[in-house]
Amino acid sequence: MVEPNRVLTVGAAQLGPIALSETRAQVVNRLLHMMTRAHERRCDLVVFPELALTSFFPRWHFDKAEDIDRFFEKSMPGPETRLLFERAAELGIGFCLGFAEMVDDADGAKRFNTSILVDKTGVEIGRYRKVHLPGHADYKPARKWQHLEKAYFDVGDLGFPVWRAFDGIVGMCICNDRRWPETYRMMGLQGVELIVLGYNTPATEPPWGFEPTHLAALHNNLSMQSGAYQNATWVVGVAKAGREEGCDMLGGSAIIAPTGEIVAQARTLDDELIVADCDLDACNHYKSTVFNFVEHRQPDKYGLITETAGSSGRRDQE
Ligand code: ING
Repeated sequence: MVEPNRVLTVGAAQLGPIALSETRAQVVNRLLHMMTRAHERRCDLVVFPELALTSFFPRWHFDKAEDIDRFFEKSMPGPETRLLFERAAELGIGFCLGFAEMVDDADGAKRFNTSILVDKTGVEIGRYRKVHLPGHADYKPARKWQHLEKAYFDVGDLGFPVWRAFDGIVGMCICNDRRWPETYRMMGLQGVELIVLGYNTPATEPPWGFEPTHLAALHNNLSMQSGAYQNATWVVGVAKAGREEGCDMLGGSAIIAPTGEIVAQARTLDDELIVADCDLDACNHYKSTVFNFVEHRQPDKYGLITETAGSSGRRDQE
């Protein structure tokens, strides 16, 4: 009997703006509503954006530590987010959540832009901390918006792990990570079949100045589609979208197949759930043909390495 394909139904839960005035409880309510909707649409896994519990606070300069710390979770689950884990277990749906993580360990407090992967029983499977922190570390008063992730977060210290989960191999990254090919390749070399990520991307005015919105959308799709195709993996990218505290954020949440095709994409700039059946076995075709690492990446086997007189010493012995 031929084994059925491993099909994972994934929901990308795009969020509209989160106002500074919204409490954790109010935001968690929005997430619970989308988790329930995802369950109704038979999702095995629902993916929330980067920093999904608060407004994108790196757009502002804060002087006082307590003004920054209020955006961070001191524990995960915490008093409000506990409800997400409980609902996940109740419904039998996994989730990925982006949030600002505060870690108080032996060598002092560390702050990360983090995402977690939680299984269908509401248990955390894995954690990722953002490596590529864009923008600038110093306050730039002349700018309309800041981009102070370098000031507010430490560089992620967990690398790019993947986990056996949801009947496949799953990895995570966050926002700016998706623009760098090595992000996908680090996981691609580990056999990843599904990469889930969230993003908060200004629709215009990136850190260095105005950029037409159509390029923001192009670069968003291009980065994720090429990462998916070149590593034969599914990629799910989920936006915090819309006009958040006056700043226009890009939408375009997408579910992308190992072929590089966009199989579902958000149309609005609000809370919007898009769903796709992700056949994890569809990765095998490209992993065993076009992107067969073992077969096609053996430079020494094909004499691709240029030997120089001093390189190996072998020539001297001839
Ligand atoms: N945001 C943006 C991102 O990488 C950015 C920063 C915007 C970089 C536009 C380049 C161009 O999508 C975050 N949070 O990383």
